[in-house]
Amino acid sequence: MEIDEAREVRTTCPYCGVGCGVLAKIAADGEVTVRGDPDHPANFGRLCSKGSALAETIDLDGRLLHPEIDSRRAGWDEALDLVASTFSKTIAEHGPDAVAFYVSGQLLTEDYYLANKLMKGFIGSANIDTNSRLCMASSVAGHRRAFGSDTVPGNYEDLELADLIVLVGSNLAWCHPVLYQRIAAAREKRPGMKIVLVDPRRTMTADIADMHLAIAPDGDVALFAGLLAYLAEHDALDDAYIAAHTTGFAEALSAAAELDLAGMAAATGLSEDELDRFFGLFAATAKTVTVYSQGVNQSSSGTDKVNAIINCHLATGRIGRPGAGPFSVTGQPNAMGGREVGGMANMLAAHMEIENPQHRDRVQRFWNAPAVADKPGLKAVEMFRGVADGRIKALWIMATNPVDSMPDADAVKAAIKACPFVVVSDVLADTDTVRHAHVRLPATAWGEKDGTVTNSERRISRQRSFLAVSGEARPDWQIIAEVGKRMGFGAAFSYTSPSEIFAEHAALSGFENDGVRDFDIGAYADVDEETYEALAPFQWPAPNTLWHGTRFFANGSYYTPDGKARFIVIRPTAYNPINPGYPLVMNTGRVRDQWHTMTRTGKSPRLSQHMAEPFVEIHPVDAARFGIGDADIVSVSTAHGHALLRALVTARQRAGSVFVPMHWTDQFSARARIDALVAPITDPISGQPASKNVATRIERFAADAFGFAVFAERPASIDADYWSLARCTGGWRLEFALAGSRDWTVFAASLLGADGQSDILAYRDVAGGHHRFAHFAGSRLVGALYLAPEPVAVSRGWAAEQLNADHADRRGRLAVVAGRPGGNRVDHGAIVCSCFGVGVNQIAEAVRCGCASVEAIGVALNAGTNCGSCRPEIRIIVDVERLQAAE
Ligand SMILES: Nc1nc2c(c(=O)[nH]1)N[C@H]1C(S)=C(S)[C@@H](COP(=O)(O)OP(=O)(O)OC[C@H]3O[C@@H](n4cnc5c(=O)[nH]c(N)nc54)[C@H](O)[C@@H]3O)O[C@H]1N2
Ligand SMILES: Nc1nc2c(c(=O)[nH]1)N[C@H]1C(S)=C(S)[C@@H](COP(=O)(O)OP(=O)(O)OC[C@H]3O[C@@H](n4cnc5c(=O)[nH]c(N)nc54)[C@H](O)[C@@H]3O)O[C@H]1N2
Ligand code: SF4
Ligand SMILES: [Mo]
Repeated sequence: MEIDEAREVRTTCPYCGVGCGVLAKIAADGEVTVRGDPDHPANFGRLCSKGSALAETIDLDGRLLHPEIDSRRAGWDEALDLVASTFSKTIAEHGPDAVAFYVSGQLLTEDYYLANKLMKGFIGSANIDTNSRLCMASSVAGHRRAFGSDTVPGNYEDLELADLIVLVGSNLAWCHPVLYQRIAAAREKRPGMKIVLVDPRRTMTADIADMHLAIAPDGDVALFAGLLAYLAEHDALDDAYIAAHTTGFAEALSAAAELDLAGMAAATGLSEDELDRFFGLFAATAKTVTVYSQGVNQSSSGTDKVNAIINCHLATGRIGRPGAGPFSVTGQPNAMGGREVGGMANMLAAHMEIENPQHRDRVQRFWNAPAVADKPGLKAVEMFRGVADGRIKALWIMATNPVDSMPDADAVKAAIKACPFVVVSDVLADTDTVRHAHVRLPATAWGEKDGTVTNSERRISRQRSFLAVSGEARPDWQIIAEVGKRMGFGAAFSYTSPSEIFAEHAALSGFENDGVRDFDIGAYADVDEETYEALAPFQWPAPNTLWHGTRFFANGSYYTPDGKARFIVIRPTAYNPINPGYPLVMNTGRVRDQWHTMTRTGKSPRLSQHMAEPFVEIHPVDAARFGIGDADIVSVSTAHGHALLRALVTARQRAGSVFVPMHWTDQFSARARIDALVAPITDPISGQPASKNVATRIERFAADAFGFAVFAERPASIDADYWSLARCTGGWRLEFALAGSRDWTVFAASLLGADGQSDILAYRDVAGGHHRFAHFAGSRLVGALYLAPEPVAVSRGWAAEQLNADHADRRGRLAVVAGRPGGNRVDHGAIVCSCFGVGVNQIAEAVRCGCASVEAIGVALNAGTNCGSCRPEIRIIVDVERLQAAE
């Protein structure tokens, strides 16, 4: 096809579980731009900062473009033969449980379905687990305990219809920004709507909350057990619903009522007054949705937290009704799809159960499979233990980066390095995981691949390709099918397109179903390539063409043997005792503009400006206690590892806890792979790691020199204890700190890539310890380096801009060395609005000039008017400036 004019392709965002529709426009010259799809029911045209920057992350830089065996280029046939023969041989010698797949909620449903089919149906082991174990496992386990199935009962619309939204362990403003915006817009229309945030930290999501409960780490079980007792005491139960559709209420209530109000206050870290106000609000509001994510799931009591929440909804009959229900929001774009295909080690395809012989028999007949695994496989943490102790001898990792994202990550790295055979399918040539693979298989990336994903409200949408395939990359489904064929399972893996796989997946969901299983998209069992291509987003269940999408459980009909929901006995417990050697709790999570291990968002200069360094948030009281100042370098240690991070002292943090983002890797920082510090403690039921509650200690790292630099090219190596690299327009920016001293001239020459002949301008204040160097090639700045005995006070934004400026003029060059903008230049400060590149200083100045609201800032500077992700931050700047003006 000759493409000579712009075309627009309808696809889905590859980041979070909101699952926004994206329109990708490809101009005649090949340039790609994206906008929100106004017709997609998840976002109705909105996109957040990450979605808006998608076009900046699709370049070929760093891509794995051909298969590799032991770091040398190989052909596909050779690589696939080696993978298939090594897996077959290992199975022949050691049995099917000696091999494992570790996969990802970022695979498309078709990829995921085949990986699961190959392992559970044809290899005959259930040793396939996924990064969803680190993400959704507690919600899945909680759903199955209560409902008999892994069902999310409600829809996004419920967030707009609710009178009360309780956000538990969910930083929606940063992690599900479009849902946050939908709630914010609904509340603007109905100001009576109330929002409660339950999070130890005062996150940006607090901006929208009427009540912020800064709960003690893992105080949630006690909070929701206490709520159940309160509802019973205050006559707020739905007795008819409890009687008709549930079992086990009396036992659950008597366990929940074990603590009195004072005991609950102690266990939750909240005041009796806070508890009373929250409980009263919940009791009085029929239309209540409780939204939860990782503050609930990633805990040693994660499954109990989920059931403590669900208990309260069952007790009030607030489930599956417009504007009411428990709502576990998914993280990854296809976390939900992975659950549909049974991608976890303890599930079977199409929401069937591995322990159930009838289910196994049904799947085996449908697949015409030799042997369906008959017992659960190893869950992620256990799986990597199995790799470490030699039980697993061949491992295939797809679309996930466990060396950075698994707890006890150094042990995971060591296990992978020691494993006899490791295959990694990825889109990048070098990640902290890919670098240890024996065989590297290049996968097609977002924009190149085709398939489906399911979002948090069970809505299935197409991801469509709009770019040519890069190099020799192949879609994940094709790679898996090829290995399946070469292992001798040709008949079951002879697909020619993802539409065939989708049709099979849909057919299995409807196979001998008759309403006994929640997941049923049987209506799509006959899709052909053409209908698949045109597939509009739809919600499950969709058992036939007449019945599409609904809420579950308003009238009972649970998927338990007796059709009733189960109340679960949850005893309110106090949170973990303090370990004297590690007196603080380390909580880990996400920032607004980075996605996980930064393999994609780290490419975008725009997204990298929001938070350019790995940091540790510390409450002022703890900062004083441990002698740490803002912007100091902090050594954070646990029993498992240690990291060096920048201090961010803030009262938004809960005293006694610190917060560290999960994103930074060895590719971007010296020592910030935070999962190396996280203990491999898991929830006993779900096997999900407790990534939010790690016993920790902090101390100030005695840095003698601090530095900041910008470069046109990424520096080859950095000789500093602490460093952090981030993309900026035209190059890279570097922050660093080190103990001791260096010969700064030699240090600068090495870092700036100067060969002695080059044009380096230097400024030295040896006594004061201030040194500045700038390296020019002609009128172009190659790099500039600023050193000081304290954190360097140079405008980061301005310095980065100098990489793109013309420096023919000597005065301009001297300004670069001085590290100061000329008189006519303003320093915009740290970037707040990444869409329009608006900095904190510009916003503050606009407030001083009379802009008194987020809207007024939008009119004056455009900030916050595109994706809107920065609006909570703008509101804080406006408030602070106005407060200061009033003082
Ligand atoms: N920008 C961005 N967005 C993302 C992602 C990303 O990488 N970047 N990843 C996606 C994925 S895969 C996921 S799973 C989601 C995660 O989305 P979220 O769950 O919203 O994100 P987190 O930052 O991991 O954790 C949420 C909050 O839990 C709080 N918390 C910690 N301990 C407790 C506790 O004991 N109780 C309570 N109530 N709260 C606690 C933390 O302080 C944190 O603010 O985000 C998705 N969206
Ligand atoms: N401490 C701590 N640890 C955590 C968390 C936390 O909150 N705290 N959160 C956990 C959670 S919820 C999650 S979801 C995980 C996420 O952790 P990971 O899944 O490890 O993180 P990603 O960076 O998303 O890794 C995705 C990988 O897939 C590659 N990739 C992208 N697209 C494709 C594709 O189409 N095909 C293939 N084959 N590869 C592709 C990318 O290059 C990248 O290497 O981290 C978990 N770890
Ligand atoms: S909220 Fe943002 S990251 Fe999530 S799907 Fe929508 S655009 Fe993508
Ligand atoms: Mo996740």
